[in-house]
Amino acid sequence: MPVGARRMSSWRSGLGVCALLIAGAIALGGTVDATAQSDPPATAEFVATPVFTFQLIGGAGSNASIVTGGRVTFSNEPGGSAEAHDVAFVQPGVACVQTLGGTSPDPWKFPIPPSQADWTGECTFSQAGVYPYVCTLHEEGMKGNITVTDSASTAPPPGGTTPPGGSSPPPPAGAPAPPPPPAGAIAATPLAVKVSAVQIGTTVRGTISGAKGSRRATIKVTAKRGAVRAAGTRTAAISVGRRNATTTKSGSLLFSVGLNAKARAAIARRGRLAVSVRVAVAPVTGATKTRIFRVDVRSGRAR
Ligand SMILES: [Cu+2]
Repeated sequence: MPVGARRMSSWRSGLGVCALLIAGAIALGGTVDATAQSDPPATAEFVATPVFTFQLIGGAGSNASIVTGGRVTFSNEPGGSAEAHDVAFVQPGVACVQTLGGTSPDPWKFPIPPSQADWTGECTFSQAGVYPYVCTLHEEGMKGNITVTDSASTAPPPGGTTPPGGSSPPPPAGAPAPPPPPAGAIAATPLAVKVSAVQIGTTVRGTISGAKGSRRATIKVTAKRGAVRAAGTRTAAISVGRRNATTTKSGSLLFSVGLNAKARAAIARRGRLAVSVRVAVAPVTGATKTRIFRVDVRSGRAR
């Protein structure tokens, strides 16, 4: 490699690292000053799930903390849901705009009426406080709190109106427990397969743990034919990725399945793709254990 090219390539990689650091700092608090107190993020995003919850993307559970003036996005299941859903806030101070699937006349509720179609809305919060939200049809499980906290780097908030700290409040009574982190408790009970419901990029990842002794695992990823524009097939679901792997002696496996070109194109086109992930683990003796997960694969574009 000529000297000039080498110099250019090292300069370029240095620039890339720098851009990454700045992007990370902006995502975390909107400041590159490492000594500043950390604020909650300016944005959060939720997606409705087939198990009647709202899932925080890139986090756990149905609660989020954001900085005052921040924005929270809510979306229905990509491709639509089996039952209709909506999002409604129960107190003032929220300004929501439905951005997909119609428009809502209310600044605190969308869509009207609740809908099974693809829908999205964005809500901004101009005052600190705790803002509960629900799906009006599934209040038992589809609910959470948005905790809005003034930025530490701006003027101190007026006394008494700011909730303590920047952490999420505990889920309301009766709310389902937040899903476990993707890579957690290894060697817990018999066989555990974990696949996050929302994943960013063009691969689907997950973990298998607790399967004593090395075992063969097969991971198959499928999508609805229409979602990936696959012509010439009569089956409703078509394969978009597949992997065979073997768990380690301790029984764990961190797997990653790259999606095929059709699936990647669909993600690039629509920003997301709903897939089904079937994980089969063949035991030493006895029947193969199979788990099926629905995953919303999203492009990293908006993040
Ligand atoms: Cu609902």
